[in-house]
Formats: sequence, structure tokens, C-alpha cells
Amino acid sequence: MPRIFSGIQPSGELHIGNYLGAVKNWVALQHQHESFFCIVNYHAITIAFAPDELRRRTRDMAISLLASGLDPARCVVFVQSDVPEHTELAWIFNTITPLGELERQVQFKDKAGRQEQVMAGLLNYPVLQAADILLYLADIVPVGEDQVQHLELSRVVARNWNARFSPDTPFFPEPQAKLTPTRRIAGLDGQAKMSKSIGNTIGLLEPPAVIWDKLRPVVTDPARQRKTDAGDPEKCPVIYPLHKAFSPAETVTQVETNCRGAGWGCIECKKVLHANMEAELVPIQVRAAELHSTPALVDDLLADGGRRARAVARTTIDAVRDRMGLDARSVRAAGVTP
Ligand code: AQP
Repeated sequence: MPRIFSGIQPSGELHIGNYLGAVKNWVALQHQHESFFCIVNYHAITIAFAPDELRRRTRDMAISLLASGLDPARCVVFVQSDVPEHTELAWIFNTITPLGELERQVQFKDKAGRQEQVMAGLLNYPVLQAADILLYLADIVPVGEDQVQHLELSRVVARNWNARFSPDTPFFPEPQAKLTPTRRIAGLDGQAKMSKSIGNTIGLLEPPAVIWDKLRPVVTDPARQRKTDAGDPEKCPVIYPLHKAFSPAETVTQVETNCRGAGWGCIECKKVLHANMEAELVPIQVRAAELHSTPALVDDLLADGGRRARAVARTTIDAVRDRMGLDARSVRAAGVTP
């Protein structure tokens, strides 16, 4: 059974871009694969953060993932810092990753441009990501489109390490990205991707009234100045893609007809979307509220996930150390007392 791994940063509230681009896919895939889903708090500290807030957001992220449908009986849900092998493997991979590969990563250039001072951790972010994935020897990585370049780097890392330390039979698989039909959800500004750090998001757990306040002013096809103007759904950057994600196929067809034929105004169209979003999100919000009232249960689930993940990670690291001459056994074999 191919193994899958994916991660999400506890850098803010889980938003519908994360949900549609990644998490919804994880929920479906957990039934078909041995699956590891990680809250990547070591990634989240590559930009400014407050420790107490990070702690709270880590548990909140776990609640959102569990409420979305990740089932610890079917998959491993855990926190990255509970498995120290992630940083150990990342260091090893840093020694075989050319600097130029990191400097040309689009996400690095984008995030670095928004920082006053750029730390080395931001540059090395994709190396840690390669370690996250390869530690579990994962073949498939369900992610949004923004992560495709990082995945390419993970393949380069796997290839470089295999060529050097396991040339006859590749030890690490070269993981493949698995995208959803909603691989890139635009933010409420209609331009940048929806992103926690930009703040152009709709949170998965935001009450329907708040979601409506956010949807109402969202830009639609600029050619539609009045309700009677015909529009083009393809030029509607936020609402039409969200209809495709949340509304049934027959509603999407109605949206297309009523936009092109000026049958519905944009507010009417947004109301239909809002109702369909409410139908999908409210049950998740109810489950999240229940989990919020039992924080000890959530912590126990994460601790158990950490133990299960660590057992797998340990096996990989032992094999890596062995092949690289880093294990105590090889030191002893050379006649040196450690
Ligand atoms: N707008 C998006 N559309 C589709 N997929 C998205 N993802 C993120 N934004 C969108 C996918 O969600 C998963 C988890 O993302 P992450 O939080 O680990 O990192 P990110 O991509 O950097 O997400 P954000 O919201 O933009 O966080 P910040 O602002 O903290 O960096 C990934 O699979 C991602 O592709």
C-alpha cells in the first residue's frame, strides 16, 4: 500500500484554501493509504511567532484536522516537534542540497520579501520538508499547487542521497505530488493565493454570519457593473471557483447560465454559495466545538500519534545513519571507543 505524508503549519487558523487544496483530500485518502499527517510547528517558527500563541494554534490545528474528518484509527496525526528525527534528517539533507536549489524556490523569495530580516531557517524550509516526507518513505504527498516546487526539491534530495549512499538499490522513494481539482484557492482579494500569513482568508471555523460578511464585498467579474450586465464566470476569481468546490454540479451549471445571461445578480449568486458552504462547514464546526471542550483528549491523541510516527521515523534514521557511517556501531567496528 503506497504511503502518504502531508503537513500543515500551525501558523494561523486553518482556512478554506488549506481545506480544499489539501485537507479534504487527506480525509479521502486516509481510507486507501497508510497515512501520516503532521502539524509542522518547526516550519511555523521560520517567521515571527509568539510561543504561547504557537502552542494554542498547534492544538487548534489538531482540532480543525480531526473535525474535518481525519480519524486517528485510520491515519497518524502528530506534531512535528514530538519526533526529533525530522530535524536530524533535515540536517543530513542540508549537507547534500545545493544552495542554488534553495535560493530559486518561489515561496522563499515571496516570504523573504515580506520579512524585515530573513533567517536561514526560511531558506532551509524545503529541506526540512524533504526530511518530513522522506522520513516516512512516503510515495505520495497530497498538497496544493503552491507546494509543487518544494516537492520537486524533495525528489532532488532523495536522488542525491540515494546516488551517494545507496547507489545500487534506491533507499528513498521519489515522492509525487497529488493535487486536488481545487489546487489553488484565491484569497478574498481575488489576487494572491488564500494564505494565513497574508490574512485574505475565510477560516474553516468562522461562523456563517462572519463568512457572509467576508463574501459580500468580494470582487466578481469587473465587467458586471449592474445586475443586468452579462458576466463571465471564468473572470470571477473567487466566487465561481468556490461554487465549483462547495456547490453541487447542477448549481454550478445554474451559476454559469445565470451569470452569462444576467439572470442572477452577484449578491444572489453569493447567497447560493453561502448556503452551500454553510451546509458543508457547520457540521465540521459542531465537531470542532466538541473537541474544544475536551483538550486533554486532543492532547492524548496527538501524543499517541507522535509515538506511532516516531517508531517509523526511528527505523529510517537508523538505516540512514548506518549507510552514512554515523552510527555508534560503525565507530566501534573501526576500533574506536565512543
Ligand atoms: N490558497 C490555497 N489553495 C490551495 N491549497 C492551499 N494550501 C495552502 N494555501 C492554499 C495547501 O494547504 C496545505 C497546508 O499549507 P501550509 O499551511 O503548510 O502552508 P502554506 O501553503 O504556506 O499555507 P498558507 O496558508 O499560505 O500558510 P502561511 O501563510 O503560514 O505560509 C499545503 O498543502 C498547501 O499547498
